[in-house]
Parts: sequence; structure tokens; C-alpha cells
Amino acid sequence: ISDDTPTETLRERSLAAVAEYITSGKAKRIVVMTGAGISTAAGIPDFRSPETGLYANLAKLNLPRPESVFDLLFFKENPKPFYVLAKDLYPGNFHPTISHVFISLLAKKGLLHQLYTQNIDCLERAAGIPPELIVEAHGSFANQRCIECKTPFPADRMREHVARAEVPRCIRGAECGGLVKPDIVFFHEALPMLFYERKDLISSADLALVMGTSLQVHPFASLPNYVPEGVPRVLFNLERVGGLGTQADDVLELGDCDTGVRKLADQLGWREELEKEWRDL
Ligand code: CNA
Repeated sequence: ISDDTPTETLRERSLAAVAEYITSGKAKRIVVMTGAGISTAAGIPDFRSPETGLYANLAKLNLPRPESVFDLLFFKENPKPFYVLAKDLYPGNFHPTISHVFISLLAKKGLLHQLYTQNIDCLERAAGIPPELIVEAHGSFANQRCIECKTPFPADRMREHVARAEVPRCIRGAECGGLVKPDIVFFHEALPMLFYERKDLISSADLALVMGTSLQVHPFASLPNYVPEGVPRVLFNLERVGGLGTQADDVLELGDCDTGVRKLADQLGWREELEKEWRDL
């Protein structure tokens, strides 16, 4: 779209217009779609950022491809690289970011229709977003089980294994001996049913916020396409991604997402509340 393309719903393509749209009460069902970029400020590397991303730092693990570390077929042959990496991502060591807290604030104000996250770091829950409003599309580190017999593996023992980068085996011992893996979705694995069940909620949304994702992993990457025409989509990301910016009411806020979110909070008059919620976590 060009600068002179007329908008359908917003006064203009700007964060100020998005804020007006929200404060006027027209946005009551906001959907949010997030990726690793909302957690980088917490100290968790993303996949694809050049130099700082996990993929840029996997050379030492001697993998055929960086993606192999999250590939089920590769994991069955060589689970060690995953456990070396798991230490960098493991929940409990990180504090939610302003972006997480902003989503939590939307929920507190009754405006969050659904959050779809690709992240596995559990920071959405840590920020206080009600679990029933979260779809963890790629699972999470919250639970783990044997990949053969599916027997759950205790959380405290998992934490010890991850801390030592040691591969855990099924608690049934010699009887099974299968590898244990957190319930995060690897390549070659199906997404949770909840993702498919809740995807339809997007068609009743009146605003979509897309934050910190390269939109490269399918089927998640297609979620912004389900936002109905005329419903504004706002991208908070370092770079332009997916088809964002091609519809009349798309707003691109390119830069780091915490800065973008603070800007929106200023326009909404929520800034003080946001910072307080973040400090008090
Ligand atoms: P990605 O492909 O690494 O893309 C991250 C995107 O965020 C890129 O477009 C970056 O430019 C952008 N970005 C990075 N930092 C910021 C920032 N501060 N502000 C705004 N934008 C930023 O990650 P995706 O989530 O898109 O890819 C999907 C994978 C990554 C999922 O399967 C996740 O499970 C996986 N992942 C998750 C985590 C986590 O849980 N925190 C960490 C690393 C990877």
C-alpha cells in the first residue's frame, strides 16, 4: 500500500490512531500474536537475529543445520545439542518484559480476546496473563514426558538435568529407556489441538497486534491472514515481516517492541500503570 491509500477503520495509519480506536471502545476483542522477539529484552536469544540469535551461535554444536536442534528425527539420534541449548531458554531464570506486561494489562482491562504465542519460555504466564487466554502454539517447558511411552517426567528432576545439560531418560528405567523431551513442538511434530480450536477466534477480533516474530514458521505464520479485512493489524518488530503492511489498516511500528509498546501506552494514557505493573511483578 502507498501513503495515499485510504484507511477503512482507523483515522490514519499511526499508533495514535490505534490508541484512539482502543479508547473509543471500538476494540474490545484484541488478538495478539507473539514470537521470540518479545523475550529478547529478558535475555533470551531469539532464533534468527543475526549474531545474537541462537541459530548464529550453534556452530559449536556441530549440527547439520541449526534447525536440527528442534528436529524430532535428529533428537532421537542425538538429543545432547537440545539439552545444551535448553539451559539458555529454561523458564525460571527470566523476568517478563514490558511487552508481556502490556498484554497482561489488556487482559486485566477485559480487552484481550486471545494471545497466540510461539514462545516456549512461559513468560506469558509469569506476566499474569490468564492461562485460558493463552495459546502456546509450540508448547512450553512447563511439562515433559518420555517420547516413547509418554510417561511424564518430574519437574524437579528435569530442572537438574537441564542445569547440567544432561539428557534425561524415562523414569521407568530399563523397562522403557526412552528419551525425555519437554512438551515443546519440534519440527515433524503436530501443534497442540488448542491451536486449531482457538484459531477461529481471530475472525471475530476487532484489532490484531503482532509482536516480535519473523513469521517464518508455519502454520503459525499464517495467523495474521485470518484477521478480517478492515480490522487493523499493528506490527511491533525490528523488521517488516509476513504480509504486514499490505492492508489499508496495517500499522508498522518498526523498532524494538518494548519501545513501541511504551509509545502506545503513552497514547492510551496507560504508561504509569504499565510501568507499575512491570515493577511490581
Ligand atoms: P525468530 O524467527 O527468531 O524471529 C524473531 C523476530 O523478532 C525477528 O523478526 C526479529 O527481528 C524480531 N526481534 C528480535 N528482538 C526484537 C525486539 N527486541 N523487538 C522487536 N522485534 C524483535 O523467532 P519466531 O518466534 O518468529 O520463530 C518461531 C520459533 C522461535 C518458535 O518455534 C519459538 O519456539 C522459537 N523460540 C522461542 C524462544 C522463546 O520462547 N523465548 C526463544 C528462541 C526461539
